[in-house]
Amino acid sequence: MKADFKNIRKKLEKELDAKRFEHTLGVAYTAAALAMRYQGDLEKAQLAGLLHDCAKCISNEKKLSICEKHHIPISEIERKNPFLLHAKAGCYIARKQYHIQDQDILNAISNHTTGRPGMSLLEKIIYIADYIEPGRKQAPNLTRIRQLAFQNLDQALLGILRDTLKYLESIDSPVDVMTRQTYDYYLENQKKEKE
Ligand code: DGI
Ligand code: FE
Ligand code: FE
Repeated sequence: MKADFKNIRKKLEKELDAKRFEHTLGVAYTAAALAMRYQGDLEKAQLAGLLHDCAKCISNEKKLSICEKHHIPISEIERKNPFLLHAKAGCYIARKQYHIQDQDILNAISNHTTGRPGMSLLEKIIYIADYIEPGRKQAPNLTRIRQLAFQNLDQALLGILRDTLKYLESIDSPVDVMTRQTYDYYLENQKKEKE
């Protein structure tokens, strides 16, 4: 595989607004750095990072219609909060418009917002890179989580999930089953490791 990064970047720059495009580059570089640290595939990390938000600037109506048309299951919470669907719709667009066939990259795009129990190294890298890329400013504990990401991937993952759940609770936003299940799974994992 020799990805055509230049063309993908060019196309994404047209599809995304300026802020989202900057974020996208930040995630791609951060994912590559994490892949270096954890012996992941650099090319896949960059591809998944570049494409993870490729559906972010599509309207909610369009995201819903893409999912419905292509029989992508929509949870009750996704129907009420269609922004969540940019991950699943993005997976579809990455496959159809960016010709991505690698299942690990497609899963990393599809699961980057909620996570999922039993994520692959690449999925964890994208989930974490999305949260810690240099352009992110708002999340609490960012300094600590950025440091943790290069020390212990699963602890960083758990920290992000914990802070995300806290944040969602604070703004009274409904939690997707997958976000909750992912947190419970990695919390249980950590307990088992400590035993
Ligand atoms: O697309 P990005 O902004 O780069 O990042 P993202 O795809 O991780 O989306 C981040 C937002 O998603 C953040 O505000 C928290 C929110 N989120 C994550 N899990 C859930 C959720 N929102 C709701 N309502 N329910 C969830 O389970
Ligand atoms: Fe996203
Ligand atoms: Fe993102």
